[in-house]
Amino acid sequence: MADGVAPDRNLALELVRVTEAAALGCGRWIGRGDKEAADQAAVDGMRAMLDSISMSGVVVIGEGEKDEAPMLYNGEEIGNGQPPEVDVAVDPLEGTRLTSVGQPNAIAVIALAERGTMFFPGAAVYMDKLVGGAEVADALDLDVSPAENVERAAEAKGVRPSEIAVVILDRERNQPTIDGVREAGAKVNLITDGDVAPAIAAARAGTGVDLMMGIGGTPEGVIAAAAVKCLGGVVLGRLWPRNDDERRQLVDAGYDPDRIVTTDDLVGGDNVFVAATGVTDGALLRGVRYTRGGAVTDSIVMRSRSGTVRRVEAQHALDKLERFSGRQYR
Ligand code: VTB
Repeated sequence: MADGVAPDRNLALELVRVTEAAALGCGRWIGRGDKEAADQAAVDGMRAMLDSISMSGVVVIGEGEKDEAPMLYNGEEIGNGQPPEVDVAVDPLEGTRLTSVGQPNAIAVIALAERGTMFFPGAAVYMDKLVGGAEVADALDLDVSPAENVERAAEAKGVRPSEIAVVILDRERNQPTIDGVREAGAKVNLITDGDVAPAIAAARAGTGVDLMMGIGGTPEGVIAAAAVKCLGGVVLGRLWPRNDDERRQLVDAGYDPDRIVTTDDLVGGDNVFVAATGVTDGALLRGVRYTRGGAVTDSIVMRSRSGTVRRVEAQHALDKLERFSGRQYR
């Protein structure tokens, strides 16, 4: 091969089993009004499959601090301890509430990058985010107004501002962004939760999502950045401390809350793997569907180095899985 690199293992193909297991775990909690149970089932499903992956992973983005999260906590070592050494970001169920009330866009997702290359969010709970695909990547800027970004995106895509669809988390703090986008004449799709799937959808052609904007979770921004590294596009962010205390904590820990962070700041590696499986239907993926004795999952699998993006539809024979794994899937 041109640069002498022989075809090697594509970890994303193994990781899809991990996100499928998470989605199948929480699938039976869709619409049942219990988000904790849904999350736990996703974590259990993911955890069971992770040990089968040949890697030496450290969780950089996980379920939280060790004391609150019994599994997949930040700093936890996962995988079977073999090379490669990687940073891992997991969200076994991104959209716990969405799942519990049967709303769209809940996904199970995992991302891997070379050790030491993922941004650790620390005390930065929130980040102001701007995400778009390859066509608009060079046109976007977090220092110009939301309306200006819509206009730039429209121009780069060769469409009218009214043809641009922007997904924004429906929060008080995002009202100025919502107003600005509407001012530019674009469509605002408000979501109640779960900005990872729409962020990935924004970077992917043909999803109906052009941009994702607004203040949401920082960990979710890192996961979106991993996917954008694979798909092309851009994630721009600025940490958004909620108060002076949080700002001070960030500054003391060496973060600069005023600086714009780019895709590469969020995920610096160039061999990034991402897998995501739909839990409920959304712009990016279809949710888990049940059939007689089984279930069908829809996943997306990607790798930054090669730029390969795969869509994986899997039929799971739940009756068989239950028999040999002893796990309950229905
Ligand atoms: C954000 C968003 C996530 O939760 O973190 C949100 O990025 C929490 O926002 O995708 P609030 O604290 O304002 O509720 C999600 O929507 C789901 O985890």
